[in-house]
Amino acid sequence: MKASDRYDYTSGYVDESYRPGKHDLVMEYYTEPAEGISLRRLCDLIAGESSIGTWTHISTMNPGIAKRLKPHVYHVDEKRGVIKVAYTDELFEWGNMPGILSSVAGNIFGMKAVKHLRLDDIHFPQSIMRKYHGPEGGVPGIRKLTRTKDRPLTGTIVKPKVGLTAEQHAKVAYEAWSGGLDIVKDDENLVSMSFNNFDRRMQLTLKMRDKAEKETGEKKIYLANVTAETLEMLRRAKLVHRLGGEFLMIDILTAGWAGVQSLRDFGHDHKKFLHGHRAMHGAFTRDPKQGISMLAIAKIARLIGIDTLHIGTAAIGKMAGNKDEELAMEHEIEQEHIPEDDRMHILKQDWFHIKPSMAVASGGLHPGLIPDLIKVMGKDIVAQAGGGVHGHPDGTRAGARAMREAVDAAMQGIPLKQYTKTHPALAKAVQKWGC
Ligand code: CAP
Ligand code: MG
Repeated sequence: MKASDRYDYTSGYVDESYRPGKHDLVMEYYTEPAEGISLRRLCDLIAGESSIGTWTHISTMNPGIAKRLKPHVYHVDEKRGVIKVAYTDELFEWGNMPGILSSVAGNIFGMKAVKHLRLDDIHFPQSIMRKYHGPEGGVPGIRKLTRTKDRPLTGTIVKPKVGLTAEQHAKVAYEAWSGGLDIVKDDENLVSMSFNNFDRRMQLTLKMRDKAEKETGEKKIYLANVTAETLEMLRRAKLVHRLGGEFLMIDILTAGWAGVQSLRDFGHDHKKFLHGHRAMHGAFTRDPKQGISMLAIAKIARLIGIDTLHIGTAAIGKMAGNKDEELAMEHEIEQEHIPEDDRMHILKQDWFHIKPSMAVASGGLHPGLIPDLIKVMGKDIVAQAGGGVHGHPDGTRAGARAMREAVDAAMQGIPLKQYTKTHPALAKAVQKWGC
C-alpha cells in the first residue's frame, strides 16, 4: 500500500461531534440515496465529490491536503434526510461565486449514488461575505431614492412581454408612471429585438420617465433589462448610466452568477441599483426533493448585490410557489423544514455590511389582490402587476391608478369594496377581476 492510500479520503467525512467554526461555509442538503447505498455512505460521497475527493484512492492525494481541507458532515438526520456539511473557507476562492457553487452545488447533483438531492440552505462565513458588495442601496436606499416610507412601491411590467416598438414601449411606460406607479420594468425576455432596439428603447423610455417625474412631482424608476452576454450587458449598463437611469435589471439565473457579479461591480463603480428577475428558477426550485431552494438562490443574489428580487406572491398570484418559504425569505417566520433562527427573513437578516434587499411580488397580481398581499408580505415590498395594469378596461393609465388606489386603501385600512365607491378606476378593476 502506498503512503497516500493509507489516508482515507473516500470515506470518514461524517463527524457528528464537529461544530462548525467561523471560517466554515455550511451547506444544508435534503438527500435520498439510490438503492443499495446507505445515507451515511452518501454523505461521504457528497462531501468528497464537492471538495477534494473522487470515486477511488488517488496517488496524488496526501494526508496534508486531506487534513487541511476535508469537509465535515456534522449533522445527519436519517428521518428527514437532512444533512449539514461544513467546508473550510480555504477550499474556495472567496469572491468567485461560480467557483464556490461548482464545488458545493456542482457534480454532486449528478452522481449515480444520489436518488434525490436538494440544496436547501447556505450559510456564508464572514470571510466570504466580505468579498461581496451586497445591494448598492437595498431597502433604505430605495426608500430614499423613491422618497417613500410607509407603503409598498407599485410597479408594472410593460406588456405584451415582447412585440411593442421602442416608441410604443416608452409611451406605455409614460402612461403607467403618469397613472401613479413608481416603477416600470422591462419584461424578462425583452432584450434588444429587431423591432425594439435596446439603445433606442432606453433613450425614449428614460425621456418619458423625466417627463412623468416633472408632471407628477414623484420619483419614477425604470428597471432597464440589460441581460445579455457579459460584455454587451456592461455596454448596455453604461448607456443606461449615461442616460441617467438609476436601476439595471438582470435575469440572474439565465445570465449566470458571473454576469451578476460583473454587473454588480459596474453598479458599485457607477452607483447603480440592481433588479433581479429569477426567470428559470422553477427548474431548480419547484421539486421539493431535487434542485436548489429559492432561499439559497435569494441568499446568493443578496450577497452579490441584488437590491430588488422577485420572490413570488405567497401563493396569491399566478405562479407556483412555496408560501412558507417565500415568507421566510421576507419575514421572521418559522418553517418546519427551516428550523434555525438564522435562516429567517433572509433578505433582511443582519449580514455585516450587506444591506437588506427588497422583495418583489409579481405574477398574476391585480388591484383586487393588493390588500391580501400587503397583509401577508408587509409594506416593504414592490407590488408589481403586468396584466393587472394593462388589462384594465380603460387602459394602462387607469390600471396604474387602480393599483395605486388599492395600495392607498390598504394602507388606510379601508376595505377595497368601500374605496371603489369613490375611486372609479379601482371600481372598474375590481369589477373585472374581483377582490
Ligand atoms: C408578471 C411577470 C413576471 C412573473 C415572474 C410575467 O406579469 O412579468 O415575470 O411574475 O414570476 O411575465 O409573468 P403579470 P416570479 O403581472 O402579467 O403576471 O416573480 O414568481 O418570478
Ligand atoms: Mg415577466
